[in-house]
Amino acid sequence: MNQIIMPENIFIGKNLVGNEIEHITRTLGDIRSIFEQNDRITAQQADQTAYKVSSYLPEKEGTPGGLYFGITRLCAGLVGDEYFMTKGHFHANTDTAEFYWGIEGEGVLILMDEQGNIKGERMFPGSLHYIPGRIAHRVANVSDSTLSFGACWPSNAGHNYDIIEQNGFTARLKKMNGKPQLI
Ligand code: S6P
Ligand code: ZN
Repeated sequence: MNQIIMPENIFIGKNLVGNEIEHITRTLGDIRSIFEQNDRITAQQADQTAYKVSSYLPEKEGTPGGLYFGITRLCAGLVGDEYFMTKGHFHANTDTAEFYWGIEGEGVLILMDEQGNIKGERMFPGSLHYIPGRIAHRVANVSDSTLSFGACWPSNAGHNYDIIEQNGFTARLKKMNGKPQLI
């Protein structure tokens, strides 16, 4: 008999909920090394949440043709003059692309190619961002409240964090005279 069933996982409002949703939390201590003035992160602040990611990963990692879906909630704040931001990464399978879209709050998507050329795209509720392969991506929260954004990427993309951990991005998003600037 043909049945109509409820989906197991739901994207409701700003939250991704369901039995198959994976949740990770990154504290300021976890991502300390990405900030220029990381000596400003006190022992107490190190336990503070920087961002949380909820992901629906319905295929085995590495499956060609599959898709993953995630919601990132990035807290507001500064480390020195640098906005709270995600670690940032290239994809391990270098040619794979990704979509990001803004859900709440204001941010900047920082994109860097393999030659180190940088550009920033304003992120806001409804903004849509295509991230081609071979482009590193990181998001900074430039508002006073939580920035939420969605992501959809191939299940065979993988993540390469090493290049960014070793070399960083070639520019940092800093609050200068009250405004975000890539420096
Ligand atoms: C995965 C996608 C996002 C990020 C998340 C956290 O390809 O780009 O779900 O994982 O925004 O960023 P990061 O750089 O710490 O993975
Ligand atoms: Zn990605």
